[in-house]
Amino acid sequence: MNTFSSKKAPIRVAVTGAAGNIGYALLFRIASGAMFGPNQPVALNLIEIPPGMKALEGVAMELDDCAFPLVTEIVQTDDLSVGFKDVDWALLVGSVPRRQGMERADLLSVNGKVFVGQGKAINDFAKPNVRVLVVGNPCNTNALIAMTSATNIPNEQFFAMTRLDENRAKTQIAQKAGVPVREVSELCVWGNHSPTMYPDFENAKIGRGKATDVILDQAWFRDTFVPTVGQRGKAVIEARGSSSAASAANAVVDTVRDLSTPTRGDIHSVCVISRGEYGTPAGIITSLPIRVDGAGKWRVVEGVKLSEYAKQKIAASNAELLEERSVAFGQLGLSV
Ligand code: NAX
Repeated sequence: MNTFSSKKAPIRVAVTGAAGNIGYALLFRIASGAMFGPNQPVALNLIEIPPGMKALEGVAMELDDCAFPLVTEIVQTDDLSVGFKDVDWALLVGSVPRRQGMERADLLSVNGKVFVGQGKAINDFAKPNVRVLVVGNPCNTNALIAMTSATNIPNEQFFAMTRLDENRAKTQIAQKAGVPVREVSELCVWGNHSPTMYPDFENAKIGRGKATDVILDQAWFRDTFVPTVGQRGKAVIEARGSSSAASAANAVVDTVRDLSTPTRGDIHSVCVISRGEYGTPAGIITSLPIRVDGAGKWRVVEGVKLSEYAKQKIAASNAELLEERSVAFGQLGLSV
């Protein structure tokens, strides 16, 4: 355990699946200050399942060996009542991967049970203002299950991650236009974190203008860009031999940082509880464009103009989420 004397109370962050690939890329960024800033101490609650505890010990040893000045405490546990105790943020990264022969319904069921347990434990042990970001797939439905199981915690405190998809989409557009990626903004990914997601190129900007006024090849957007973003995770697996880890961890850092600070300028893609905005079905956790106000509250950005094409793509992705909810909630005996 490291000690750091500071007047600022540490932010306590739980990470499940802490010994996994994303965990390994994520913890060192949190510990270095990338998530909450260079003056904010952090306490890390690292959560694994029993078979992962030995590897977790090694990860914690490496964290110790970095002597990060911001880290006040490292907890290693497979007990959710310890892992979620008094946490400010719960980053739910660990989940059971789809194995050969497993149907999608099996995956929803196996993970559903895990997220019921985690939601209940967060409800019982975390701080009442805890914020929960689900990364483990299927992340939108897992987040919905955790939210439904954490009956005392406001729904607005649950999120799932589409920032990796947004970042991937921005880079595709920047490379096509031949501009630095920082020039691309206002690019919201809508819907489910799955190949059905819709990266809204029609409202994206390059500099101050519309991306579609810079990249005039309209067919490229629909026929190349949208499927490339949707299939990017698969392409990384094919090239690297394992799934996106550092880029996923980076997107976790981006998401938490941007949910923790008032938004200046750009919008962010985050899966949040829908209240029916833009015709999305109320009550699902779906990706929407959001901004955070000065009081730290997120709001869905109003007034985004969606074409018929965009509306159809978003509706198809949200239909998939309704289907996932129906299968998972049916199996788990949860009601909407
Ligand atoms: P790994 O298989 O490398 O690591 C997962 C870790 O979670 C393992 O150490 C395992 O022991 C642990 N674990 C499993 N069940 C657990 C439980 N109930 N409680 C605590 N720990 C548990 O996977 P990794 O590459 O780290 O990916 C983790 C998850 O992120 C996967 O579900 C993956 O599909 C998902 N992803 C989500 C992304 C997103 O944008 N939302 C992108 C990247 C990634 O595909």
